[in-house]
Amino acid sequence: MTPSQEKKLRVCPLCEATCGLEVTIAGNEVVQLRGDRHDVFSQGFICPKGTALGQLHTDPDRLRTPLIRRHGQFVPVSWSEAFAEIERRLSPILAEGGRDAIAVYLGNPVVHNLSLMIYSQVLLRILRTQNVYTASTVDQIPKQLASGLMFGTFTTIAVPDIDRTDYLLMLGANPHVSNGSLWTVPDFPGRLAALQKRGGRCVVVDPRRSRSAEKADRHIFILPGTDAHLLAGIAHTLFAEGLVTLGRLEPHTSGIAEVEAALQSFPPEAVSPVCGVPSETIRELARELATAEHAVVYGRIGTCTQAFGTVASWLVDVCNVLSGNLDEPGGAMFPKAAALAANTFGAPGVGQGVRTGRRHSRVRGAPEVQGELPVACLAEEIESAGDDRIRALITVAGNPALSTPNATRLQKALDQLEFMVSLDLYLNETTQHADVILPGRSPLEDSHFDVVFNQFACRNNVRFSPPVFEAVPDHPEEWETLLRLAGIVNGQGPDADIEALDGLVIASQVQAAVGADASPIHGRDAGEILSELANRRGPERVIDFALRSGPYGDAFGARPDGLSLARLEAQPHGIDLGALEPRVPELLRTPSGKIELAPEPILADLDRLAEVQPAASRGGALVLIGRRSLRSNNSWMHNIPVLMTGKPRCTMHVHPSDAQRLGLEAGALARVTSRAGSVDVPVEVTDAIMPGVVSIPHGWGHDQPESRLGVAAERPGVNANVLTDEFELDPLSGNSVLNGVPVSVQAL
Ligand SMILES: Nc1nc2c(c(=O)[nH]1)N[C@H]1C(S)=C(S)[C@@H](COP(=O)(O)OP(=O)(O)OC[C@H]3O[C@@H](n4cnc5c(=O)[nH]c(N)nc54)[C@H](O)[C@@H]3O)O[C@H]1N2
Ligand SMILES: Nc1nc2c(c(=O)[nH]1)N[C@H]1C(S)=C(S)[C@@H](COP(=O)(O)OP(=O)(O)OC[C@H]3O[C@@H](n4cnc5c(=O)[nH]c(N)nc54)[C@H](O)[C@@H]3O)O[C@H]1N2
Ligand code: SF4
Ligand SMILES: [Mo]
Repeated sequence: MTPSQEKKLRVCPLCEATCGLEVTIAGNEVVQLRGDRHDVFSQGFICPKGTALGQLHTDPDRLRTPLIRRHGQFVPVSWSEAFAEIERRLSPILAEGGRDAIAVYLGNPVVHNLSLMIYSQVLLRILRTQNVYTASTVDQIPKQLASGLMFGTFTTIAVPDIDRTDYLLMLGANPHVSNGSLWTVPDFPGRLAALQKRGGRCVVVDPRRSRSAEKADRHIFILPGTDAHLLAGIAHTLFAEGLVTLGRLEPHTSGIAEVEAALQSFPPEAVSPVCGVPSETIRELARELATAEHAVVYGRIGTCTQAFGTVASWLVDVCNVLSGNLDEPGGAMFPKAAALAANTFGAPGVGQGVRTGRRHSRVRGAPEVQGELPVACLAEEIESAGDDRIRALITVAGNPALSTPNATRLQKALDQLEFMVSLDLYLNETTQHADVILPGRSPLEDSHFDVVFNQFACRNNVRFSPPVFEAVPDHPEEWETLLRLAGIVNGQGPDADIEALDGLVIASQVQAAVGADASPIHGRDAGEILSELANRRGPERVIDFALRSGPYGDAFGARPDGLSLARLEAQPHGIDLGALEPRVPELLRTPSGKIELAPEPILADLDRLAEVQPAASRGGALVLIGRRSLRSNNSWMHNIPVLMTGKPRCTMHVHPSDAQRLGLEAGALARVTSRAGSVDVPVEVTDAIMPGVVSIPHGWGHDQPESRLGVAAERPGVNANVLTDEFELDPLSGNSVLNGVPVSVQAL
């Protein structure tokens, strides 16, 4: 380090692994970026994307000022001009069409960004539109629904206790590349290697021999979309062979007999022709699960983005419960986060549970889940005539034009909107349709705290990062931008007093806590608590309050050794809160106060599961799945030069036998056609994919005329979501089917 250099610490916001980074800076430049070896949780792990945060910071295409579309051209404007334009255009729509005329789409980075995470909810509370859409319905909502029905909140999700397990059965996940999801597990490769070194085993179930499958002790091919069948066969075997051991959970679990009865029609012999896994293999998996000292089943995106996403997600935990591995060390365990976890609020052990279908989408009648509607419905809600149609859209850190099904239809629909505002870092495939784009700041200019991912962490921990760089003067933080929008939709105009609005945000939280019986600050004086928080504003004040009134907090003096944001700031590498501990029954928030293992809506869906015909009966039709690459992040890190070197990655993987049958040649183009659309994509022949299945990664298609992504446009790739079908959903959760899409393929 030279004298002009400084070392800063920052938790990476790019993926769920939440690695601690050490950033060496000089002036406004990143000189070096590496893993923070002293980070209490990630201990120095880093991947190529983390290293690229410096190039994101300096990317000349990253927007620095708001843009307004004037006469078909985007022009840079001041922040006050941008907000005035939003007020001018949005207010009449609100006046004529009402709140539901304005839809909101929240993208994946919202949960990685402290400002967006907390204040997008404030905007939604003030706007009160029925038209809320998020990336959750192209991702994890089935797991949230299944977990919510069983355990009582949508965020009470069991994660593998990888550091103590002996057996990990993993379906539809590739953490060597994704670095984990609904499971915050920095350095998955190292943790898996340690598991194997201590004599444990990992089995991967995937239609592709993924990187994780290569590293596992066993890889089993499965036909896309049939994990629920396989898991039902495993659960059936546990019952049939007397392998069920509930152990400590016995008095806390209801519905075992109902589950056993409901799974009667899924013996291994019945499910094997559907999922393509031999029945003897299914029995072996059940026995291994039941006999390993500590075992765990984990399923991720492959098991969620399919027609039986909720049933499959439920069966993952049914297998964990039946084999005696839920809420046990080395099994599937529940983290206890330091701030804002729903399963730390309210009376321990009982609650209201979750409900769905409190309203339905206007055109298709799809039920609401977790307060939102399926994003697959968004296009039709814009297109269909009627006074209650969507007329305006606010997108927040989302790129639905690339990430949601039948993207062609959605892109056309976006052009029919009367007004669109996007909060984003780039002028890209989605924001090119906007009338006003409001840029966020570089992640290195914002402070960071993981509200969501500590709730899924493989070890309890808490970390806070202050900004690495000072922000450009006048560039608002995104929470301020969201409060400005809230002021506008609240009728207070573009110059609303956002400090006052923010005061209401914190005051309402403090009021709720002092009024709640189970809160550590129950009965305290709200004014006194607020005055203790007065030295902070915005999301940092919310986090300080959440930490202090949370399960490890100082309760504003009542527990003097407890946590506060100041205490955390004094520990820049974070605070380790220990290995995961059993939490049942304390964490349950179900009406019965038990694990409700047989939720009625899920059991009702088993009839549909039983109707699926063996793959052989579908003829030789091909199905499409996706895949991720280590140097991509969904649709949006493709403008970073260091991540774009090497071989083209947006190719179609096809098995040699299919390639030969169809006359496909490596490197040549193939035309892939589905009900929704068609793309021409280069062929890559590989026996890593099973016959009958082809794979194209999502997040590509950067060839849109108006977008401003100089680097990405050089290697645009094709948009896989031109092929996915907006009418194929998991009916319980509204999640899109993005894997197992029927396609035909032709050599060009
Ligand atoms: N076919 C297929 N489709 C898929 C998937 C699949 O496996 N297959 N996966 C799905 C999954 S899991 C997900 S999560 C979705 C993702 O879907 P989306 O969330 O809609 O898309 P992203 O590609 O994550 O785009 C994020 C956007 O946020 C912007 N952004 C990044 N950081 C910030 C920030 O700090 N502030 C602001 N304002 N903007 C920011 C980026 O520029 C980008 O435009 O895609 C889904 N789509
Ligand atoms: N490098 C990188 N990391 C990322 C992302 C990224 O884009 N790039 N995106 C982030 C996001 S938003 C998410 S949600 C996570 C996702 O994290 P993961 O769930 O680990 O996602 P993938 O790496 O796509 O792995 C999914 C696997 O499921 C397989 N699969 C497809 N269909 C089926 C099926 O029907 N059954 C089974 N059993 N398997 C199937 C695919 O072949 C693939 O190997 O990754 C996050 N991390
Ligand atoms: S694994 Fe995820 S959190 Fe860690 S450095 Fe890479 S992108 Fe960042
Ligand atoms: Mo995701």
